[in-house]
Amino acid sequence: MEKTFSAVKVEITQGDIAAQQDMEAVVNAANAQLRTGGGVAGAIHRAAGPELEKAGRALAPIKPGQAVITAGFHLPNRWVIHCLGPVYRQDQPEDKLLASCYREALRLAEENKISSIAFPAISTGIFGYPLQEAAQVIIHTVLQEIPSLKAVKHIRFVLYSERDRQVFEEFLR
Ligand code: AR6
Repeated sequence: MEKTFSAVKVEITQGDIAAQQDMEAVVNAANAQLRTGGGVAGAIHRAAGPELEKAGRALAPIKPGQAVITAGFHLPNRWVIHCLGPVYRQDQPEDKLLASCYREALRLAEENKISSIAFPAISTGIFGYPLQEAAQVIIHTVLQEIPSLKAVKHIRFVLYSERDRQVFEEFLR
């Protein structure tokens, strides 16, 4: 599914965040230490190679809601923006912290003149944020930011399952 708001294309797809060949930046659902992990972080670090952890070392630790940027190394993407999402029912206020991840990632994209960026559903895996609740916060936040974007022209949400993709599509609709 694809929609355009203020000349920014917003796309919802199903797939692997580490296989987004045509995007300038991908977002990592990181841990505070910017090390490899399971889920998104595992896929991104495997594809980027060990240089990514090395680059992260200088920037870690990060706090929930914060984002930092590194090169993409062996990924097909020039940049990786690493966001630490909130752990559901632990890092409070979780909705504000989740929104902050997406806002901060877009801010870094703008600063670096990035025109296309792909996001996973941060916090909805190991960190336990229910997908429906997260989708509402994420779509709302990104649509709110769109009018102030200058560099970013294409935002893609990459969901891992068919069901998750449908939930995101319902909210975007
Ligand atoms: N591509 C796209 N989405 C994926 C992929 C993939 N390759 N793999 C999983 N997902 P998670 P979190 C979905 O756990 O909840 C890490 O190990 C998954 O189904 O990756 O923010 C870090 O080291 C879920 O919907 O991130 C942290 O310690 C969503 O991506 C911690 O886990 C996010 O799942 C971060 O947990």
